[in-house]
Amino acid sequence: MKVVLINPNTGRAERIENEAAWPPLGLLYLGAVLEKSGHEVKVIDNARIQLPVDKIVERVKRENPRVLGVSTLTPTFTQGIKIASAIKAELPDLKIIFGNYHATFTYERLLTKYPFVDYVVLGEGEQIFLELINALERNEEIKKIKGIAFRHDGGVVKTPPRPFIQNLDELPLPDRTLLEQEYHSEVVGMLGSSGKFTTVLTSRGCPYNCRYCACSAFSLRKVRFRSPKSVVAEMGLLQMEGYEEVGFVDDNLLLDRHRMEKICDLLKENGIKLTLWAEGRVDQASREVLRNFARVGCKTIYFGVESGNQKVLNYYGKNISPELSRKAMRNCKEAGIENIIGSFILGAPIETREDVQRTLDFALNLKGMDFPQMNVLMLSPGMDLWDTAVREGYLDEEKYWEDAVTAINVFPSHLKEEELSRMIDRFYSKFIKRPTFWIPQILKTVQSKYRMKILLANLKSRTSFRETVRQLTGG
Ligand code: B12
Ligand code: SF4
Repeated sequence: MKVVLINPNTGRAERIENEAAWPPLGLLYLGAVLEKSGHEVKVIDNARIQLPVDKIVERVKRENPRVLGVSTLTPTFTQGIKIASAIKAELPDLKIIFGNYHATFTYERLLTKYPFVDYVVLGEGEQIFLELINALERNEEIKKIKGIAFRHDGGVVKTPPRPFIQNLDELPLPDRTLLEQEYHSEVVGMLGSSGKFTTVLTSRGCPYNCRYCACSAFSLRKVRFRSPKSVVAEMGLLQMEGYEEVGFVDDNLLLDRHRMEKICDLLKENGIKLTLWAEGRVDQASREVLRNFARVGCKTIYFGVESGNQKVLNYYGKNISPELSRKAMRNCKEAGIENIIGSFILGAPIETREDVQRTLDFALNLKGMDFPQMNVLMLSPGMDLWDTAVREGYLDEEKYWEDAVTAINVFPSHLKEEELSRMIDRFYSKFIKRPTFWIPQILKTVQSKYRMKILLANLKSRTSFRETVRQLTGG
């Protein structure tokens, strides 16, 4: 059966590179699983190619599939709905299936409000989607399939949950040939080096429960690991296919230190030389792991520092301290990782102006960190803080379920959004102008081939610094 999979854009007119320049890995996994069972798959990554809705409709009509799968994160949901509605109007017999985080957490309202959406796949998609496509092709009963939701008898029915895939090594590798264009990494609004880029997933799930993150509700805090052998085999193939950069997109990459060390050893043994990008928790950033990681090509690490205030870290349920962040930065620097990025979340309802300032000052003085990314706390379905806001009567879910909302506009808070934005703008301006920022950065860049490549890539694509800062501050 022919299936078209769409990754919608956010619908905000932005530079392509800043939109979502990373490949939609989930769709490539789904594609590989369907193809293995004989189905025909096309992927339209509209976050990358940015077609207007009428052009997507034309393309899908040309493909004439029996099923359309739409992947929806909270920022892409509204556009996903527009695209699906326009396509269904032209192809009324087409079955439309929604999946990914936003659809999983809002399936009931979604199916009630949008009659052109036929099914929602809840959570990890490979097995459920395959069963659903097979059942649709063979005209079999749908309600025996675990992990889906659909309309029935004037209401919405949800079938029992589907157990997670235990042995991730059994999955086929994501089919990257389904993508129509190359990707180049993009971090904090800047393009990465110009090399061909893709993402790799070595594990699924996270045992932590940070209140601003939807991963724990999606994975129910159950972690599953791929074997180091299978991860390294995939990376070997990527190298042969001409990829130069790989970003790891695990929920919690550094969780099992021994497994990471094994992956590093195998990369070395197999002579795999890719440029690596990783995200991590500061309490897992041991010097040994980072040193091994740097040796096998890790150039960029992105840490969740979140706040310089212990009380805010506690509020987020992050289970780290500012001191651990300091230590992680030191370890990274000593390990020789070239680009160390700290991600912060400002605008917790309990945060006073002074607390925010303390975090900004903490970031200014965080030794080893090359660049901070200041995010404003947003609430979206699936997060503990979203549920808290609904439970405590601050958020009318019926009204706001289709988009993310700024936390300080929802909860009683000390700060107004405009004031927070102004503080962040002032911070960046100060951060960048300090000689203690730009002198070491220039020195580091002239000494590093990798950084020079990044600089050239950005000059070539005319990355606007103002635009970068605007992206960083969510403006
Ligand atoms: C890589 C990544 C990115 C990349 C690429 C995004 C992309 N195209 O996938 C970049 C850097 C661009 C990015 C940006 C953002 N991201 Co992001 N990102 C991730 C990350 C780390 C990995 C995604 C991934 O590849 N997973 C691996 C694949 C295999 O899993 P998957 O995508 O979930 O797909 C599976 C299922 O969801 C399902 N499925 C998915 N699609 C479909 C479609 C159908 C039809 C079906 C049936 C099933 C199905 O089946 C798949 C296979 O099992 C996740 C966290 C995580 N670990 O998942 C956050 C995450 C997805 N991002 C998130 C957010 C909030 C953002 C930003 C808003 C951040 C920001 N403030 O700017 C932006 C928004 C970008 C956008 N335009 O939508 C949130 C989304 C929460 C939500 N409620 O939507 C997540 C979950 C992180 C979190 N901590 O909560 N992100
Ligand atoms: S923020 Fe990171 S550590 Fe916390 S729950 Fe999400 S994935 Fe896990």
